[in-house]
Amino acid sequence: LEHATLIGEDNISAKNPWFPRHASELDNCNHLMTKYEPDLDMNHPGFADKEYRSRRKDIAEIAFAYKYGAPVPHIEYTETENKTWNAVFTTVCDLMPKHACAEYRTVFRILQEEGIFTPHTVPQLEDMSKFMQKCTGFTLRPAAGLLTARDFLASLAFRIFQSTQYVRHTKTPFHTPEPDCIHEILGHMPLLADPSFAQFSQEIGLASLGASDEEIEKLSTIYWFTVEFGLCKENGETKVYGAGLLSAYGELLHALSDKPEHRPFDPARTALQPYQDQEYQPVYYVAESIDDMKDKFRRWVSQMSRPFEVRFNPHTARVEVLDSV
Ligand code: NLE
Ligand code: FE2
Repeated sequence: LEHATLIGEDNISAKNPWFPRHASELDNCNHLMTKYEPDLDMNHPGFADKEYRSRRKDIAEIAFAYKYGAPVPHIEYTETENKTWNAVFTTVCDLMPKHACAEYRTVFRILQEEGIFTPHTVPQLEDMSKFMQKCTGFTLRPAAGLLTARDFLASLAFRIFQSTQYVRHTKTPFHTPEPDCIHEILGHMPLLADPSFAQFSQEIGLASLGASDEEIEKLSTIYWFTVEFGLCKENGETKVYGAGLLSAYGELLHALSDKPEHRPFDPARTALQPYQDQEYQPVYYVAESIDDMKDKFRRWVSQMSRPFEVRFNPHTARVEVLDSV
């Protein structure tokens, strides 16, 4: 790498897809997946609820209008939304001491002490963003819904997490297949404020820049079985660090029961594991620890085929591309 030269936009092979070079270019990375949505899916609890659908639309508009560098707009959450938050928050408070990994428990306590995590109101994304920035440099930008894996992963390279801002339907507080801000805030954000986990998240993001579709699929599968649904060992016990489990207590208990299969985390195998995102998972991957998972991931990802290297320059919020040949 010492003799590597910085290469410009034009010199990357046409085979490698475009990717953002500066955090401001994430304004172009908000392509949505149209999947499980209240407007489109009859099984969505919001399908027959006009009020919910119009609320979702209003909140989506904020994300579409958002530009890099602006604060995340404040949302006045309704009484119903705050009640949904309260129901989920209370169960997480009950289960977390016994089942969540140490890294999560530590940050959770700080968020409570700082008055950001309280039982009665949905925290504001802007407050979460400022908190995370202080801890690890991660910040938030609002997203209108589930993004394509390529766009979502690209933002992590810049230590930016694209977060939804709407609240799940009040009928389904304890499990929803689509992300909502309760999932992002309770599931993802505490760990994004942990230095080691933040580093891992950024490394997945950096690995995704300019990667082939096939590699993006592998990286997002690894993301799924670690960041979303990961388990890890801690003093001989199995704990949860996956955000999709920390924000959905039904699945958390399922994951730790003897119903699903537990397999040791091994990136080469995990990357090929098919998964679905509508029901509880039948298989979970257990890491020795978050640090061990990160080391294994690093070793695996270094074999990727990209003909260039990337590194993030935090002073300029720019990704530098280096010729590796
Ligand atoms: N099932 C999770 C929850 O209900 O909070 C959301 C998962 C998003 C991938
Ligand atoms: Fe998530």
